[in-house]
Amino acid sequence: MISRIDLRGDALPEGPALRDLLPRADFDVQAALEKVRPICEDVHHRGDAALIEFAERFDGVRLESVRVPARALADALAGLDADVRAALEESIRRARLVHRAQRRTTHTTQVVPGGAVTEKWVPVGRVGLYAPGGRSVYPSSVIMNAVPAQEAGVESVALASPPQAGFGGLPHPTILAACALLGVDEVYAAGGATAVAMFAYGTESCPPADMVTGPGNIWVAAAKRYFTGRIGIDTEAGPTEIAILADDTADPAHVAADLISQAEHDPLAAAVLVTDSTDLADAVEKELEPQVAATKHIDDRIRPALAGRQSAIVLVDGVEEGLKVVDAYGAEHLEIQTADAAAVADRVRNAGAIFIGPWAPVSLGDYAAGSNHVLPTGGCACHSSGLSVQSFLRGIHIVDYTREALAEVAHHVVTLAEAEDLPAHGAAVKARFGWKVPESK
Ligand code: HSO
Ligand code: ZN
Repeated sequence: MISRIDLRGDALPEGPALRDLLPRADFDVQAALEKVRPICEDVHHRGDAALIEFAERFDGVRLESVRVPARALADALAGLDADVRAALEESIRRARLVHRAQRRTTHTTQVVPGGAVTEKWVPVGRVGLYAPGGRSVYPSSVIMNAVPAQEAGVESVALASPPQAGFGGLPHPTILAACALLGVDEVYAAGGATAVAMFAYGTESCPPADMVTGPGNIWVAAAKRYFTGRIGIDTEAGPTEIAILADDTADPAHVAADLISQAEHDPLAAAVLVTDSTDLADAVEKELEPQVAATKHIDDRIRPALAGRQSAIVLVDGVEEGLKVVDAYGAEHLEIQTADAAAVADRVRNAGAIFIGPWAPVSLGDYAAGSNHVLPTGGCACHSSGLSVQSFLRGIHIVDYTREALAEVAHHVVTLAEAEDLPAHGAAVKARFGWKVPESK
């Protein structure tokens, strides 16, 4: 059900050469870009009318309005199962704890007497969150997007999710209920690229947003790429990935369960086990069969995900080599199930989130650890972080210098301006001192 890649024996190659040996799905956002362009431009030119037409074409619903009425949010919350409500509330509470601690404070550096630079953190003004509604209806992702935006102090938080034919053309009721619990009351029935375009350009019913975040399929990723530069985006979330670095101390039943847990998301989801123990590899493989057979989304998602070229058991000579492999891979989620797991985890450089030891499965992080589950995929963990309060803040430098402090450094500014053949830059300083460079002290 899952292939093996044997990297034992020879020394491991470095950098990209090692990454090329590791499994990964094809997720060609660039190819999808051409297809979403006309859709986005149609929303640009025809606004709500285009959104209504696309909802009919893609979602099979005739919308009366794109904006979801407040009543629908209240009804969804009233109809929410009590246990689901309690779980969502606990998830929100924990996420708020963690994200509140990420708030930044304004900091002033006194560079010289009379010369100070302050870094002020200002939230983005308006954010559009996207919650998918097809194969994946994840109220947990509404939490993971809304909480950091709210804790960052974003004043205007709106959400879009595809209209559902089965629910009278409204987004899925658990999505609406999650919005109500979070206090997000501006919600739109719009899906995929059309939702991203609605936020990027604005329409009659939806004011434009400065930033769009949230998971989605390849069309959402392509639309985010289309608007990069015009609006802020989080990351282009690709299919979910789990990598597990494990040795013979790991419990094969847990390892198999965790691999399956993320394979459950998507036929393109990646499940990668990196181990130095052939006994563990054999035992995990043995565990996979009955565990897969006993679960739900077997043939449409889990089997193709585990059998796909993006998943594998990678055999290495030791935990040391395993660390090199997981760093080269840069997983969205990385579990460390080895002896001394915390010490091993401490040495990992590239991962979206790390889960230490036997009691921290990825599903805990998906729902209720307090950590964020919107994380970089496709190796982007090598340069990007998951969603956080920081994602919704801008650090603005405020420069405050006195005459004396400027005079003290003026000659350096003029020298560098001349070195860069930009004499007008130097002149802007000289003009303040009777067109002369002040004497340096
Ligand atoms: N594992 C997914 C998030 C998720 N899991 C939502 C369950 N619901 C990507 O981090
Ligand atoms: Zn998940």
